[in-house]
Amino acid sequence: MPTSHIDLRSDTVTLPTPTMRQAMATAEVGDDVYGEDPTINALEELAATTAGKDAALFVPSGAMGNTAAILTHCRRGDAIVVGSLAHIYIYEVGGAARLNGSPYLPVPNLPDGTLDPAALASCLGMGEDIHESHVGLLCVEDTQNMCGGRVLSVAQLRDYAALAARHGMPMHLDGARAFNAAAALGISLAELVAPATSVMFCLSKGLCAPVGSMLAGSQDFIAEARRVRKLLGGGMRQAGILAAAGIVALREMVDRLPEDHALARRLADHLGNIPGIAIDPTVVETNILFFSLADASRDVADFTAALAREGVLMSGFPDGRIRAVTHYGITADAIDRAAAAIARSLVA
Ligand code: TLP
Repeated sequence: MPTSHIDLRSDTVTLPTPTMRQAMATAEVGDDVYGEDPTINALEELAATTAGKDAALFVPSGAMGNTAAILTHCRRGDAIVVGSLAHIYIYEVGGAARLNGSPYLPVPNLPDGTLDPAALASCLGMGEDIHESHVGLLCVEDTQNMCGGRVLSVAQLRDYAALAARHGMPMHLDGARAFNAAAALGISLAELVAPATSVMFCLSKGLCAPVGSMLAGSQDFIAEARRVRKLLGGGMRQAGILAAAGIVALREMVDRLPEDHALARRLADHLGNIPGIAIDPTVVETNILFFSLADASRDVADFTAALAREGVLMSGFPDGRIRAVTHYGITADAIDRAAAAIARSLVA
């Protein structure tokens, strides 16, 4: 994509910062499969401390982190309980089913990102009857991407973890954007993820690292997840070059996330004033916003193509919604120009 575009398709499009490039160029490295990459070891220690867990594992992607968690927590064939709009359920190529024979028990996500309580109770209670799979894991997502970056509170996560524990299972948190949730709540990552047995969080989204996510949990859990990462082809060698950027991400890029949230609200406020756009600006809590076209007969792909011709990139979804994600490198001026381009694209 030309760099002149205002790219709001995702916060995954962020580029490594100059400090990251510098850290990558000078990183001390070794063979991580032997446990001998000092920079990866340092990142894993920093990530464990940041998340308030005993240990952490560097993985190439969020999807691999979630999949490794599922394969580590569950026996083969155990079902997993997951939100109907969860990334694990919709966007991870059916990894739990394909790689672990795990059926999904989807629980409807409510508009605020939480899980329908009655359906959740019923799914967690399955597994007694011989017709049913054992249920091995509850997966929750915070922020909830497809609900619009909605934030689940610590109290909510604590309730889910307690419910899962009552049914004898752990809770995994897909915290791809957990730092955004923590920032919105004004708390630390460790406070947010304390209720989760394991958590995956990404370095490669709003935090700008080119590659990588962290999986964190107990020592035993991470030791086994390390074996599963090898199984999945994620045993990397001198990947300290990548971990160096991850260390910068954790040290320097977390505190600025509220800037992204303010820009998403700015865009939402603009869109609220554009006739022809359907949006509830009050539900924008972090760096993700969704809107739709009041004219439901207008093809979304046609609209996003018109918008791209105006120099603004956003993601259209089959349900008619359009997603914009703010991130490092996007300015208030770019948001104002994006809003003006949206108004023009409505009539293009
Ligand atoms: N999300 C990407 C796309 O895959 C949709 C995006 O642009 O939002 N959990 C959540 C909640 C995510 O949003 C994502 C990525 C992942 C996991 C997977 O991370 P990666 O892309 O590193 O495998």
